[in-house]
Amino acid sequence: MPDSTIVPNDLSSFWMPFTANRQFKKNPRILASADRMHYKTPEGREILDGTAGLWCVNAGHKRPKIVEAIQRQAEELDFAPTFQMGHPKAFELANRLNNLAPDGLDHVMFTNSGSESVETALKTAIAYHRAKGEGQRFRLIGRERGYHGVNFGGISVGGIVANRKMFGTMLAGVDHMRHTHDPQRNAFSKGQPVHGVEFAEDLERILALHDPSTVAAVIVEPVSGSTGVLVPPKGYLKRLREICDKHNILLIFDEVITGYGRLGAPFAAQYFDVIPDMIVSAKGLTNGVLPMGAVYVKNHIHDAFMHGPEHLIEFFHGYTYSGHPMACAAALGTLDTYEEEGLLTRASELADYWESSIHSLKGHPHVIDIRNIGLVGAIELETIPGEPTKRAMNAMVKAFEKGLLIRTTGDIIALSPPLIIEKSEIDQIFETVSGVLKDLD
Ligand code: PXG
Repeated sequence: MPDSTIVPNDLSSFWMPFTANRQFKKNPRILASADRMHYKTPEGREILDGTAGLWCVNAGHKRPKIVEAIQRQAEELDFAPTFQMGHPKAFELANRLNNLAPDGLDHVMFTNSGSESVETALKTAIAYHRAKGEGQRFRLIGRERGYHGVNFGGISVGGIVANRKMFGTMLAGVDHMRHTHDPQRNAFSKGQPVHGVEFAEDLERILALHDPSTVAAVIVEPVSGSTGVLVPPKGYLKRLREICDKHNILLIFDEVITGYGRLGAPFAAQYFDVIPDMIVSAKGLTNGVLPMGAVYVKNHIHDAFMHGPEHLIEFFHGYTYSGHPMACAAALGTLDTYEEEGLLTRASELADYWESSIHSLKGHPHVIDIRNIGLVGAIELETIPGEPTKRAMNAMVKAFEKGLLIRTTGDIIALSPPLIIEKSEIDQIFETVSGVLKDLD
């Protein structure tokens, strides 16, 4: 057995993703093992997981049902193609997921990540209109500050400048609505901000510019995650749905973060009672244990492809590992765990406690906004003049030293713990963050 307490002595080969590589490699933070709410460093120091890994370990770490499912699957069937072949677990999983998703989104395509799920949904939207004889609908509308993964379609509809600016022209035919962040009116909102339903009208402005008949789909995160937890103003998502309906445009929810219980319902679509035409998901689908994504599709979209001679492939899209048996087993073990422990609604039980705990940090040094919904929260810090991101990065490093894992984006601290968290651990998160904030330059 490899000894997980040994720290590798050469860190240079791995060009790490979304990481300040040179800084990290001078002072690495290594996570060697994990159990339920905690990571352990190679020295055996416990780190409370305030971020569910990268927003994905919703049931906590090392859960027996998932571990057993993967072990069994490796013995039984390691790989089988899903192109012109099938294996039982992929169909079983699709049926189980169908019960979880809102009514009418009864078809699922499998991918291996959130980014692939996004590409799958965008391609499906454009192809759907073409299959219906409306090939002129090719435009895609995203939103400023949106995050939809890192592939070309995703960064094209995405609105995070740093993720876009190095990568040339990206997809043509894309436009962006304005974001919904309005700290002047909404700072320190608890849950959904009351101001800003009118930001949805920006979609009408863009549609008027391009003509609605050229637009295939609108994609948004119901709650923006990576950009720093932007909670939709009351009524905003409903209004987007109405505008899309009016113009026969598909609405895609990117629920890579909000899916699988983060807000207190299986999906944000149910939480907000706004049902999109497609739901993009990944992360919590397998509890982060193996890479997998799923795209839920409304029946009329699926059915639009089911024409022509039956021996012909209906949709020329898919990945070698779509519905990989190991990932399916992990997802089934994950769903069992979620169901047995009521985790997909547990965030709603903890949401009030979470909200009052995070807002108790109002008035702490540097704090200019606090936002929350379900079991997600963000604390926005004032930027050090001329040194964006530095203050939050320092907070992350200090929190890690004090035994807590947090995420930062820009100068925003984002928190999204596993849904098995106890109130005492919520207290520990905010006591630690409070100490960190008081200790920051
Ligand atoms: N859509 C959304 C809404 C996401 O949050 C993706 C797509 C892409 O998923 P993959 O599996 O391709 O990474 C994401 C991923 C962070 C952070 O700390 C967020 C993500 C990934 C890594 C870090 O904010 N979100």
